[in-house]
Amino acid sequence: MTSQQPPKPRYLEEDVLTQECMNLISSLPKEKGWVTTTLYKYQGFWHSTKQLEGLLSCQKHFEAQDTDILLITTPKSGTTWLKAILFALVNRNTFPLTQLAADDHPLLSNNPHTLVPFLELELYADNNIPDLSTFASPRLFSTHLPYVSLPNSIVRSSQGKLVYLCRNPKDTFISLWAFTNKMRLEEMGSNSLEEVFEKFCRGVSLYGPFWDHVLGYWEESLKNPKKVFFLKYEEMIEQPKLHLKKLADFLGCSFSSKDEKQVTIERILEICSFDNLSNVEVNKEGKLPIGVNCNTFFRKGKVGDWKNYLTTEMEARLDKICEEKLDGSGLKF
Ligand code: PAP
Repeated sequence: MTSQQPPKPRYLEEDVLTQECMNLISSLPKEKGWVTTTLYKYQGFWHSTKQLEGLLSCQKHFEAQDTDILLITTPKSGTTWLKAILFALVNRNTFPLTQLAADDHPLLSNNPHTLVPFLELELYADNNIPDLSTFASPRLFSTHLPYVSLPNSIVRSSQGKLVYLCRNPKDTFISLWAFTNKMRLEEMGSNSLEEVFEKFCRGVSLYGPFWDHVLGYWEESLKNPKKVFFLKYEEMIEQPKLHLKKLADFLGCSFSSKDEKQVTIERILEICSFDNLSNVEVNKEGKLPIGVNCNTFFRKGKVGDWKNYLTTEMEARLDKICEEKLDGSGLKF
């Protein structure tokens, strides 16, 4: 009897690469990865080879439209949540959220990552050049790319809007540690907390250094607040209505008195809540095309979970790095 191995998830196919990407990585600094064997430093940030291939392709081929909305996040800062919120918000007239109509809302049959796809990890992955003409306007895309690596087209040649989300580094780190352990194949074993903590502190994490990522967008949001909206996970948890209203204003789709009457804000927050989304069938049982189980995007959804994992020394070390890196920027976690 022959036992068939399940196919490797796409993100682990590190050797299937374009010649361009192979040439590039041969000259880049490298480190051992959290999930893949190697991370490479490109334009100041750490990437797996698959990420890098997608990055190069979307930098070259993505053509932004003035109505585009690009959600950018540091990994594990609430990407799935904000994807759902953005989708429900900008499509609230097409997919109304009144009690009855909400029953067949796309968020109840699709994972948010399907509705708001990643540029470098999905659309432009595997050297693909996607046909984006079928996307309804405003087109919603997402990325984890740092500001310096964004496609020129969205930054300079279009009026497209950038929505940035980040999260306090301690919860980001714990969420990333838990997530990457689930992305590893069983035979690879788990990464110890201590090992990856060292890496995170040195800036060696997916799309890290964390601080450079947040600072890049923080500074741009100060320079150009009409272009870049800067939001923290904790702010959204604490005052969801306030920040959802601000987001709608920023995107030029402010809530109307009809929305008020129909309690649209409350409905958006309700359908996108952790409890609701994590119990939707596709999010419990589904798998994304890149090979990740949808349920790995729903763990606890709490602020301060790091307290259950980090020692006092680790906490002090991360706080100190954060203070030093963000010093003078006006940004605090
Ligand atoms: P990604 O960057 O890889 O796409 P992302 O969605 O940012 O992942 O990470 C998931 C985190 O958001 C998880 O945090 P945790 O590990 O600390 O629990 C997940 O639980 C949380 N999350 C997912 N959906 C929601 C939601 N609807 N509301 C609040 N938090 C959520």
